[in-house]
Amino acid sequence: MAFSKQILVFLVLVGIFNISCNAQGLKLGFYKKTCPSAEAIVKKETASIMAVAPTLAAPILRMHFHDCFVRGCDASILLNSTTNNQAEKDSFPNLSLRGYGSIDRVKSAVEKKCPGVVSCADILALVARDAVSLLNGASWPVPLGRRDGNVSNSTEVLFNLPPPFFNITQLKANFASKGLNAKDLVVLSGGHTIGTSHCSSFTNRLYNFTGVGDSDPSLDSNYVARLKTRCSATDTTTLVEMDPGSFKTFDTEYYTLVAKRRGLFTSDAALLADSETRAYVTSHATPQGSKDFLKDFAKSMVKMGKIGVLTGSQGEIRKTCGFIN
Ligand code: HEM
Ligand SMILES: *[C@@H]1O[C@H](CO)[C@@H](O)[C@H](O)[C@H]1NC(C)=O
Ligand SMILES: *[C@@H]1O[C@H](CO)[C@@H](O)[C@H](O)[C@H]1NC(C)=O
Ligand SMILES: *[C@@H]1O[C@H](CO)[C@@H](O)[C@H](O)[C@H]1NC(C)=O
Ligand SMILES: *[C@@H]1O[C@H](CO)[C@@H](O)[C@H](O)[C@H]1NC(C)=O
Ligand SMILES: *[C@@H]1O[C@H](CO)[C@@H](O)[C@H](O)[C@H]1NC(C)=O
Ligand SMILES: CC(=O)N[C@H]1CO[C@H](CO)[C@@H](O)[C@@H]1O
Repeated sequence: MAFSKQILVFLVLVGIFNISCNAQGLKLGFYKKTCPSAEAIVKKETASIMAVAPTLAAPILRMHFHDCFVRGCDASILLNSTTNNQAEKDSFPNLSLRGYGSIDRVKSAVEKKCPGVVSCADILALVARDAVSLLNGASWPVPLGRRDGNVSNSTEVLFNLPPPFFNITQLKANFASKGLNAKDLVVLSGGHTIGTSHCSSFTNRLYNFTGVGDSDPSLDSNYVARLKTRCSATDTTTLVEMDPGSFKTFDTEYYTLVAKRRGLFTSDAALLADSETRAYVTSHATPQGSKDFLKDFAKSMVKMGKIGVLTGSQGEIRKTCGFIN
């Protein structure tokens, strides 16, 4: 028993060492010599996309999260399925991911200037940052040098992405397996301050929660009534604002809602079930907490952006984000 525990500790340390080792391969200004205008091109293209479609910021931020949690931030989420491979894109939790065309558009603008130099994984990380910052949200430096993976497996999504019905124990374990702690969990969940959700991601909380026609007691009952007017029990298409009235602004309204037991998912409500995450929610549930939250969000995004990256001669620089070379 003691022996296998030691092995476990050893393996965990090796894992952490590997993550930090790889991440050291990323650096600010990675393309300074090889494609000096890369970041400016991404910013300009993102701005023109956001000017006509500001709601794309949310799905693109979510896309970066989904990329990083499955096989690391290696643009595996962008690969298309082939005749003998079902890609991550085509797994169930991808439901509602959109914005692939925008990433392709930015990539081709960069390719035009510097062919074969800038990875799709870096482009996704940069577009996510620029899109969020254009909402007057957080901004953060993006260390670069990620390489693109050539494997995308839809089954792996289910084992790596946390579903909306996870409780706090499961969420913490999932984040820990990616090198992220409880603070990162509560801070990054703040990403739910923008965007929309399909009814089907939370109707289990409204109808028949425990099989007796009940709703989730951890969800404010007035809010349950309101959500029921939007979502029937079988609705799979209607979109609901996750942070109603403020779903296009990157602010601390999310924490205000969660504190009022109006977080949309079980995973949002779960943040009240742990002393550390609850303390963060309650202390940031005001507009005054915003500056602090944006700083924390920036820090956790940099951390998330380093998960399992390929660097150096690993992987490749894809020519087109949907396909391996
Ligand atoms: C903590 C675990 C998380 C869970 C269980 C979770 C779950 C979900 C679910 C179920 C949706 C709605 C999908 C739909 O039905 O359309 C969603 C949307 C979203 N999530 Fe998360 N999420 C988590 C963490 C994150 C993180 C870390 C980020 C980014 C930092 C993020 C950003 C978003 C955004 C921006 C949307 C809105 C997307 C849109 O408008 O299309 N989420 N999330
Ligand atoms: C690749 O996948 C995207 C998104 O699923 C789709 O819009 C696009 O048409 C696909 N491209 C090809 C060439 O199949
Ligand atoms: C995809 O991942 C699953 C789960 O890890 C694994 O069982 C399966 O063999 C993988 N498929 C391919 C084609 O590699
Ligand atoms: C979370 O869910 C797991 C798996 O269903 C369960 O074993 C655990 O007791 C739950 N933890 C909490 C705090 O509800
Ligand atoms: C609620 O769940 C129970 C147990 O799964 C099931 O027997 C019942 O038919 C469900 N009721 C409705 C209205 O779906
Ligand atoms: C994927 O990339 C690895 C390492 O870069 C390479 O050895 C392997 O042959 C590639 N596989 C495919 C299917 O291209
Ligand atoms: C946008 C996208 O690729 N959606 C796919 C998500 O996965 C389902 C299968 O579960 C596909 O039908 C969608 O096309």
